Amino acid sequence: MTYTADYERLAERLTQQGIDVEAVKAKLKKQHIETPSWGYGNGGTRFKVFAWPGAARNIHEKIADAAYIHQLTGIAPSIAVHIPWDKVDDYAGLAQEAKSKGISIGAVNPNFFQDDIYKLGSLTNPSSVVREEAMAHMIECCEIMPKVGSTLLSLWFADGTNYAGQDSISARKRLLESALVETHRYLPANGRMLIEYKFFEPAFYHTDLADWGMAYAMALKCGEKAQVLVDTGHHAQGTNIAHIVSFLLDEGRLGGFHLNARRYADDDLIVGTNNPFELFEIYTELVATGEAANDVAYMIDQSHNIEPKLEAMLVSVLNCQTAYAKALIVNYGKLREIQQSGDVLGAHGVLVDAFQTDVRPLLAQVRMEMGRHPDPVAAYRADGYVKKVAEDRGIAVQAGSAIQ
Ligand code: PSV
Ligand code: MN
Repeated sequence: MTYTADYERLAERLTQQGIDVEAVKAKLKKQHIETPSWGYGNGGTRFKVFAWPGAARNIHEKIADAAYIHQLTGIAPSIAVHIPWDKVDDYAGLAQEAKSKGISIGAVNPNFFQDDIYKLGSLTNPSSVVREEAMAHMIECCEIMPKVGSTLLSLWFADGTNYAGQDSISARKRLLESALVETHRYLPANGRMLIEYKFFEPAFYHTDLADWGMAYAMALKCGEKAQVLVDTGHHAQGTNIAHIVSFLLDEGRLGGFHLNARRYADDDLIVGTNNPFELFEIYTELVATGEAANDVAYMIDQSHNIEPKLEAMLVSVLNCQTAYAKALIVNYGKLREIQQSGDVLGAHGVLVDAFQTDVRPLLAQVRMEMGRHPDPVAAYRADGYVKKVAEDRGIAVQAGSAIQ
């Protein structure tokens, strides 16, 4: 590919459309996509976990893999951890280890869904003994945050019921509310808690935090450091996620994303694969509503079943980069004028034109300016990292959640 000539042609066209190409490149260079530690180990569906040769077996190997993805892309400089899957004795040492490899530790995710005691829930369990245990785990994670240098506590609860009448929905709501308000008090001074919602699974009658409105209501009750986390796979068919994003951003309560793609349920496929226009819509709201005013955390949350782990993660990061680039080349001033003139399809056409623009030369240019290979997938396929980890690590059978 003749990257430079193609880039120059594209830059000229964009400039004619009133786009500041240098400003777009500067934003792309600052993009930050966090990858999840659990995406580097063996994971899959509830039916089968296919072992992948070279899959990371522990947090140290997960950090090495995340650092490799960052080395290829230049825009994935942090890794989210899940406790206790990534539990270690020396958290400061872990942060140091990540730093020595060029990345940092991002969101700390407590795990309230794997222990036997959580069968009927964690913070909303009918038993006060279980609730106290869950709260102790929450506090443990708040204490881990400053040790690993993290400012984010990322919360998701599997809590809910399977049958009408199983438990009191309103009693559970009040339990959750008081536990989250208490959590807020344990956050480090610079910390934030991100409240994730999901309308089903593993609970199938009701889930205690089923949608963004419930998460938002909880965040308001907790205080300034509580925000909502939007997992793109956690909505009913047809939900307009871009609308939710725009609303939360405008309220200053959009804390972050768990990015993935879905077709049917919480499919946890590679973000931007079967839903590229939806991902673009989300990014246009972020850019238009002023993501700069909000400290939004962009995190991948996927479960790769048949795909090679590292290539899947790499493609995920690159798909976010592509969607962001397309959203950045929209002339929002011009769009606003067309919107106000009432030209429905003219306004829509502005977005479609950006979406249909081939931004690959722009991204190749940005990568070269960042000292990266212009085609990270080609670089990945050509180098020996995957072969080496397969030889060094072998095929590991690893415990961990099949459902993400
Ligand atoms: C739940 O489906 C979820 O999306 C939550 O974010 C968890 O922390 C993650 O998956 C991993 O199980
Ligand atoms: Mn998630």
